[in-house]
Amino acid sequence: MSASMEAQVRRDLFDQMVLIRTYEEAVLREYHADKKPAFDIGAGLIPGEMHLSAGQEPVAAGVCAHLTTDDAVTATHRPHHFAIAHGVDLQAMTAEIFGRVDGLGKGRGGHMHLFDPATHFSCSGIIAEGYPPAAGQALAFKRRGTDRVAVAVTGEGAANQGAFHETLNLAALWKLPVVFIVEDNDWGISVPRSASTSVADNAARAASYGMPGVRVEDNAVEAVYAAAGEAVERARNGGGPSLIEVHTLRLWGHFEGDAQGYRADLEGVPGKDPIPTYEAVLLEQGVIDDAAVAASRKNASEVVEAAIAFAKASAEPDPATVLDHVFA
Ligand SMILES: Cc1ncc(C[n+]2csc(CCOP(=O)(O)OP(=O)(O)O)c2C)c(N)n1
Repeated sequence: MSASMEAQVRRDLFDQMVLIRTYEEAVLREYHADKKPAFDIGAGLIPGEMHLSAGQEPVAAGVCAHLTTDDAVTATHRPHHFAIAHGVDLQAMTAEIFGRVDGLGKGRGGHMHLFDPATHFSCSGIIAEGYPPAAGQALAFKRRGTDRVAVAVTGEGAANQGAFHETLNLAALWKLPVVFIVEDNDWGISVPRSASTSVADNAARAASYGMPGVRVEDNAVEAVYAAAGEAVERARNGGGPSLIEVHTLRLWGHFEGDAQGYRADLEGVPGKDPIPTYEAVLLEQGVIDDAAVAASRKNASEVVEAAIAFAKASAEPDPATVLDHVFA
C-alpha cells in the first residue's frame, strides 16, 4: 500500500467499499428474509436470482473514483458495486431491485437490469453484453469531440465470449476512449478459471489486440486506483483503450442460494476480505482512527436503510400495465 497516496483519496476508497458492503449485506438480509427455511427463489420481497458483489468492492471503488457521471459504465449481472460507486441513485436502484414502481426501470428490470440515464449506467444479465455498448458510447463520445470515457466491466468467465474479443479489436482499431475491466474472481458460476480460460492473464489478450493491459493482484484497491487513473487519463486524452484485469474475490455464492459445494478454496476466503484488510492498513498508518471507522459504518448504514425503506414503501406495478413500454 502506498503511504504517499493522498490520505483523503484513501479514506474515500475505504468509505466507498464500506458503503457497498453495507448495501450488499442489507440486500442479502432482505432477499433471504422470506425464503427460509426451505429456499424458494420465487418467494419473498425480492423474487428471482440475486448476484451480490461482496469481496469485489476494490474494483468498483478504485475504478469509479476517476469517473464523473458524464462517463458511462456498462456493468454485469453482478452490478451493485459499480452502480453504487458510479453514483446511481440508491433509492431508485433499490426500488428496482424490489420490483417497485419507483425503480429505475419502474420495477420491470430487477437487479440485473439497472438502467440510469442520469449517470450513464447500465448492466445486463447477458454476460459480456456490456462490452459492445461501451464501445458504441465511446465512439459517440469521440465523434462529438468530448473527453468522456466509457468503462466496460466483465467477469473472467465472460471474457471468453465473442463479444469481448470483437469489442477489443474495434476499440483498438478506432482508438476509442474505453477502459475495459475484467473482474477475475476465479469462478464462472462453478467453473474455475483454469477450466475456462486458455491464457493465464487477460492483459496478454489486450496486448494481442494492440492496447495496454495490466493485471492487478491481491484485490488491492490502491493498485486498482492507480491502474485505473492511468487508463482513464489515456482514454480522456485521446490515447485509446486499455484493459485492467483485477484478481478479486467472490466472497459469497455465485447467486444467493448457491451452496458452493464445488468450492474447495472457501476456507481461506473470509480472511482475504478486502475491507478489514484495508481498514487495518489505514488504522496502522494513522490515515483513519476508530472514530472514523465507526462514522463510516454509521453513515453507510443510514443511507442504505433509507434506500431499503424507500423501496419497501414504493408500490408494486399495476398488473394492468404489464404491456406498457413493450414493443408490440
Ligand atoms: C450469454 C450468456 N451465457 C450464459 C449465461 C449464464 N451465466 C450467468 S453468469 C455466468 C458466469 C459468469 O462468470 P464470470 O463472467 O466469471 O462472472 P462472475 O459471475 O464470476 O461475476 C453464466 C455462464 C448468461 N447469463 N449469458
